[in-house]
Amino acid sequence: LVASLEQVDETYIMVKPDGVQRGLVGEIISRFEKKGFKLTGLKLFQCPQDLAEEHYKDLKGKSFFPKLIEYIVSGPVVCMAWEGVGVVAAARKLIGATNPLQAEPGTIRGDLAVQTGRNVVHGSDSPENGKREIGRLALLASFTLVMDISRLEPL
Ligand code: RTP
Repeated sequence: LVASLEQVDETYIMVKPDGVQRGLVGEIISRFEKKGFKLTGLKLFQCPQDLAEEHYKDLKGKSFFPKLIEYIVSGPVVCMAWEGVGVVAAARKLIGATNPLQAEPGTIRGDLAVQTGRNVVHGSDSPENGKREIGRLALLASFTLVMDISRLEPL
C-alpha cells in the first residue's frame, strides 16, 4: 500500500563510449537490475553531434564542453530507460559522484573509473529530465519502450 502511493518515475541511463568499449555494459545493467528497477528500453546507438550537444546544452558555456561532446560521439553508447519508485535519485546514488576519484566505493564510478572525462555512465538529474531525455531519444532513434509482459494472459 505504501509503495503504491509513491511516484513511479523513469530515468535515462546511458553507458558512455568508454563503458561500452571496456565491456562494462553487462556490469552496469546488472547493478540496476539487482537494485530492483525495471528496464523498459535499451538501444546501442551512435550518438550524433547535435543530439550530444542538445543533451548537454546546460554545459555549453563550460571550457570542457567541446571535449565532452567529442567523447560522447567517439563510439557507440548504450541508451536505456529504467522505471521504478524513486529511480532517478537512486540511480544517481548507484552511479556516484561526477569525479570517479571522489565517488564512493560500491558506486559504478567509484568502482570502475578514475577520470571525470571518462566516467562511464550518465543518469538523469530529475524526473522531468528523465522524461525529456527518453522522449528525445524515442523521437530521434526509434527507441521504443516495452509493454509490461506481466499484463499478458497466460497461454
Ligand atoms: P552526467 O550528466 O554525465 O550524468 O554527469 P553528472 O551529472 O555527474 O555531471 P555534469 O556536471 O552534468 O557533467 C556532465 C559530464 O561532463 C563531464 N565533465 N567534465 N572536465 C571537467 O571538469 C568535467 N566536468 C564534467 C563528465 O563526463 C560529466 O559526467
